[in-house]
Amino acid sequence: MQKKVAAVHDISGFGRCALTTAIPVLSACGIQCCPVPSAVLSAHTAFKGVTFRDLTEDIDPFIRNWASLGVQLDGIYSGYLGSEKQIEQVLMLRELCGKPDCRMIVDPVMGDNGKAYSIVFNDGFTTAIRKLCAKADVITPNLTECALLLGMDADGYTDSMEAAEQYMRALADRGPRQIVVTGLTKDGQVGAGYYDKVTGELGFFFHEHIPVYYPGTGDLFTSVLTSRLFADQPWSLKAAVESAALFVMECAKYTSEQGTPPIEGVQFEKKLYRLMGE
Ligand code: PXL
Repeated sequence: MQKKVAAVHDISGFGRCALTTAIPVLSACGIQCCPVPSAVLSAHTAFKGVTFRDLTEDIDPFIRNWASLGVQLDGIYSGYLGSEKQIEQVLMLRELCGKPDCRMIVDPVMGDNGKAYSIVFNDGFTTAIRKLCAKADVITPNLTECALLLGMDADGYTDSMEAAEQYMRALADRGPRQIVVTGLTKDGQVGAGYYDKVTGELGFFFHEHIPVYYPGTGDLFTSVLTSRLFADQPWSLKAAVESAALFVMECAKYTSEQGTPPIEGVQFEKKLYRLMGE
């Protein structure tokens, strides 16, 4: 049976991220992506003067409708969430529409490069996202998000394999089975660490660094990872992480060769075929 995964993210009309990344990637990988839009923006927030319409009030009836239609989800993949209430709604979605073995992948979008996004300064947001992570099966924080989840300052992390191992073990102690930490660097390369607390598997994958900052690559990474973990023949955590990291790198390399403005994100569209049929 084809898998159904709900993707709870915003939709930003311009600049590739969130749903405009999750829908094509999951679809290319053969998964039925069922979007739950958390907000509508004209463009992602690195652009100036963007419009923002929060959809929190629509989400409860949206989920109740799915429940009455008998929607049964194999997975829930959440990303950028705008409020504590939306975090509760992700849990409600699992409660009302998740199959008994529904798995939840949470990308705790809270900050990057040592800086917290402004949402994190709202009362209760950090507590709520920690609770969501505790109930998740897989979480994919970057180093800044590891620091915030573990109660450190946003720039209080150490970028090393030893520190990443400690963060992954500490985060797994709080609930999720699998942790993937992104944004690590080593000897001029970039990469990710992964840990499965049930099997004890721990590893790192480093690859060539493309020296351009493209917004939305975290969403691209987690969308590929999610697709691999929900494939009809599910990939191992190691293989899923490597596939996601290499796909993001390939898209970043191609985009830097094309020379399009970095703020518009990576050109993944012409590379989607590379995800198919695997
Ligand atoms: O890529 C995460 C993300 C998602 N959604 C919106 C964003 C960002 C990052 O900046 O602005 C609206």
